Amino acid sequence: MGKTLPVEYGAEAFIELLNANQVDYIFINPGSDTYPIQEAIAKFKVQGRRTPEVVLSLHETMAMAAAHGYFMVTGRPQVVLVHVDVGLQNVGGALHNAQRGHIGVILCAGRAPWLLEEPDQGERWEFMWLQERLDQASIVRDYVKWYYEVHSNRNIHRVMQRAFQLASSEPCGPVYVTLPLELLTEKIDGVLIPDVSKHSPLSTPQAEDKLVNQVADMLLHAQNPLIITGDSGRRPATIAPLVSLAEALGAPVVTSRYRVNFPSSNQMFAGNSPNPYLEDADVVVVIDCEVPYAPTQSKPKTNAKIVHIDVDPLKPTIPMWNFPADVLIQADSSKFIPALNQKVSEKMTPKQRARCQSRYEAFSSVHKKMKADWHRLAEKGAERKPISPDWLCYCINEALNDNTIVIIESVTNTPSVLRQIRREIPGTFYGNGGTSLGWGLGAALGAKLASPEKTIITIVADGCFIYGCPIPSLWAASTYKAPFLVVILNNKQYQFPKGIIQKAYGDESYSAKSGLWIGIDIEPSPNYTLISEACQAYGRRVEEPSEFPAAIRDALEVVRSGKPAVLDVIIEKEPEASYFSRG
Ligand SMILES: Cc1ncc(C[n+]2csc(CCOP(=O)(O)OP(=O)(O)O)c2C)c(N)n1
Ligand SMILES: [Mg+2]
Repeated sequence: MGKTLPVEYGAEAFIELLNANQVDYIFINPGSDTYPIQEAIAKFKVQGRRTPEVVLSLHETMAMAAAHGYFMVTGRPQVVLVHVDVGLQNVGGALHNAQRGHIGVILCAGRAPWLLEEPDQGERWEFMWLQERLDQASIVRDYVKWYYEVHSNRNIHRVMQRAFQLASSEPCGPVYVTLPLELLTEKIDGVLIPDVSKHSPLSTPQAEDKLVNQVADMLLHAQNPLIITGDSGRRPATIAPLVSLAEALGAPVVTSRYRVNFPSSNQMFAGNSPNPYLEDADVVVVIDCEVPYAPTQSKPKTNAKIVHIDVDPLKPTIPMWNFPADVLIQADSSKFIPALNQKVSEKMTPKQRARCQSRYEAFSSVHKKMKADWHRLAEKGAERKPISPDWLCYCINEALNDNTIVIIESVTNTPSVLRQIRREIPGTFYGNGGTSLGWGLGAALGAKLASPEKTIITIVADGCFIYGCPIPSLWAASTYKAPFLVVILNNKQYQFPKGIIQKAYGDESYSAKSGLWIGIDIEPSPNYTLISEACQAYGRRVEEPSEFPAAIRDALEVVRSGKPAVLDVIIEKEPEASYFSRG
C-alpha cells in the first residue's frame, strides 16, 4: 500500500514522486513550461522539505551527460528536465549515449499548453504556438525504452513509477515523460506515493544449469578459449569469478574500453582488442558486448564455437545484429559467471587441469611481452615533442591512485589510454557506451556529484572538449563544488575523420597528395586555458614533455582543493600505434 502526501499542485506531486524514488539531482535547463517545478522546489526548500538538488545545466547535452555519469557510478536514475521541443532537440546525441550505454535516466520535458486560454498561474505566451509539435515524443522515441505523456494528476504516480521501473530494469536505459503545464499548475489535495518496493526493477535471469553445464564442457574441451567482455564490470560481482575462471582455464580475457571488467595486472588480461586472438580461438565466450568484434578486421574461424551471454542477447534496438552464436544465453552475467566458474572447477579432470595450466603459463608470457612492448612505447616517446600520447598516458597513470576515477573520451588516442592506464578496481574507469562526442565533461561532473570523495580525471580529445560544452560543464563544476581534472589530448584536429579518408583513398588520394585535408584541422587551436579561466577553473597549456609530470601533480592539487582544472596538452598528430594501426 502506498501513502498519500499533502501537496497543493501537480508540480509538487512530481517532486514528491522523485523524493520517493530517491532522486538526488534534477539536471535542469528551464523554459516557459518548467516554472511550476522551479517554484515547487523553492517552496519545499523554504519549508524544509526534501527535494532533489538542482543543477542548472547551461546546455541540455551537459544535463544528459551528467545524469549519465551519475547513473554509471551509482546505478540510480536521475532526472533531466528540459524545455519543450527545443530543449529535447538540444539533448541530442547525449541521449544516444545513454541508450547505447544502458544508462537509466528519466528525461522530462514540458509541452506548449493544451489550452488556448490563460492558465491558472502564468501566461499563454505568443511563442507557445511555435513550440507545439504534432508529435513531440517523436524527437526521442527511437532512443528511449518507453515514453508517455501524463494525462491526469490522478495517475501521475503511476506514470512516474513506471518510468523509474523501466529505466532501472535491465537492460537499463532512458525513458521520456511529457509534463503538461495544465497538470503541473493544477491545484490538487495530495499525491498517492506508491509503495516503491512493489514496483522494483525486474529481477534478472539466471541461466538454466543445463546451459551452464554446456558452456563449461565447451570450455573444458577447448584448445584455445577466448573470453571477450563488453561492460560486465558494471556489476562488480562478475570480476572475482571471471578472474578465477580465466586463471583456471588459462583463457585470455579481452576487455572493452567502457569499464573495468578484468584487472589489467592479471596474467590473463589480453588487452582491449580481440583482433590478435580471434582467428586462433576455437571457443569464444562473449559477455555483455554490444559489438564483440568488427568482422572486417577479424572474426572467429568458421568452426569455432561461440557463446554469447547477455541480459539482452538479441539487441533489438540495433537493427542488424547478426553475430553468429552456437549458444545464445539470456542471463545476468553476475549470476552466470559464478555458476560457470563453479561448474568448471567441479568438472575439470586432472588431464584438463594440466592442459589449462600449460596454457596459463604460455599466455602469461604473451601478457608479459605485451606489457613490456607497451612500456617501451611509452618510454620511447618520453622526449618527443609534440608530446607522445603513450608517454602522456603513462605519466597520467603514475599520478593516479585507487581513489581516482578515470573517464575517457579519447577517440583516436584511446589505444594509448588503454595501453598505459592501468585500472584494477571496479568502478574506477569509464568510457561512453555510445558514439556521440561531447560526453566526457558532463559525465565527469555527474561522476563527481555521485562520489564527492573521489578524484575524477577525464581525458578528452580536443574536438570532444569543444563538443562537451566546456563553459556549462566547468561553470557547473565550479558553482556546484564538483571539481574534476580535464586532460585535453590536443592534436589540433579531427584525427578520426582524417584516418577515415586515409583508409578509404590511400596515399594516392587528392587529399594525401595535396595535403588538403578538408574539414579536419582545428588550427589555430582555441585558447582552452582562457576558456577554463573564464569559468573559474585552473587552466594550463603543456607543450614540453618534461613538464607534464609536474603539471598534472599541480593540477590534481588544485582539483583536490576544490577547483576544476584543465590541462591542454599538445600531442602528436599521427602517433605510432594509433587507432588506425591497431592489431
Ligand atoms: C556529436 C558527434 N558529431 C560528429 C561525430 C563524428 N566524429 C567522430 S570522431 C570525430 C572527430 C573527433 O575529433 P577529436 O575529438 O579531436 O578526436 P581525434 O579524432 O582528434 O582523436 C568526429 C567529428 C560524432 N561521433 N559525434
Ligand atoms: Mg583531435
